[in-house]
Amino acid sequence: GHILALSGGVGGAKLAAGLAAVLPPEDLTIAVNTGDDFEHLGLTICPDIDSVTYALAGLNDTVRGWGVVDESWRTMERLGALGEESWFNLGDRDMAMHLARSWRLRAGESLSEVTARLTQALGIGPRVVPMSDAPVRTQVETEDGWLDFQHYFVREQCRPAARAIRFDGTPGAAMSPGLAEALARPDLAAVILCPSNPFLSVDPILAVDGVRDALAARKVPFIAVSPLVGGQSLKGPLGKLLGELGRENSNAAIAAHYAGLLDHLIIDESDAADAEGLRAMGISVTVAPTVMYGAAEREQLARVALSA
Ligand code: FO1
Ligand code: CA
Repeated sequence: GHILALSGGVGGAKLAAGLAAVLPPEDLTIAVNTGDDFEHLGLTICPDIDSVTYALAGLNDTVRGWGVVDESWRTMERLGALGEESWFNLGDRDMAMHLARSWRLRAGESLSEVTARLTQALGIGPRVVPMSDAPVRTQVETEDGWLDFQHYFVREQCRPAARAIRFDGTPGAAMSPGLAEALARPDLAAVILCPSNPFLSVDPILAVDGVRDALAARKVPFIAVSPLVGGQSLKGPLGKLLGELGRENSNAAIAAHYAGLLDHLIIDESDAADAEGLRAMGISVTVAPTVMYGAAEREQLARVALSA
């Protein structure tokens, strides 16, 4: 049957790459969060689509966590020298993606069409689709007002205290054709939620018109890989943001957050003690190593998720 994977950026992209390595390409659709997208220097930047694309193409920089391997930054140097904004780092190699995407969008292609074009050009087999072709923008309310996610996260380094989070454009953003088609497939075998942040990377996908209802209506297993390891998910400032918003980072909180959707949660061995409480909530649990250092761990975790 067909597998639908829902993914955010870095962590999610690793499992998406693992799934792509172990499944025939026609059996996998990866629907990606676009809430982190923004317009910058006249370009449309889609960080999570690019993280998934680069991971599947084997081009991702595993040390930095985002962008292209073997990168250089000469364009940014020149932009800075011209007095233009240089807080958001667009590498010389990565720049080609932003140019190609922005130009094709401006020529009238949808984000789905552009994403299909660019992933196929890189030899990626599975379908990589945005959650929606309509712009959805994650925004964070601070004392300075509502900030676009990248302005808050990268430019302001999450310094202002956060009061609220919203997904501008929802309701009213339709599912992309590829996501709608995957959710409607008679041969859909499972939905796999990649280990992405529930509040920042998955909630925007669930906020797209009809996604939550379609997921709840399908009688297929909904399997999530927890983004927590040792009860911790988030490096640096994301933990601060979620703390200020009162969002708890525990496997029980994740399961409660996905109540009505989640059938099975894969948790890290370091959190094995959480299994009993999760099972008491009616969630089936697999305990497995979930840290993906390289291709071997990605593929192993993909197999664990598929056997769940
Ligand atoms: N993250 C940063 O912390 N600083 C950057 O300058 C930066 C640039 C960047 C450029 C392209 C891209 O696809 C991602 C980029 N990211 C950068 C990562 C991005 O902010 C995050 O991956 C997500 O949006 C949050 O998960
Ligand atoms: Ca279900």
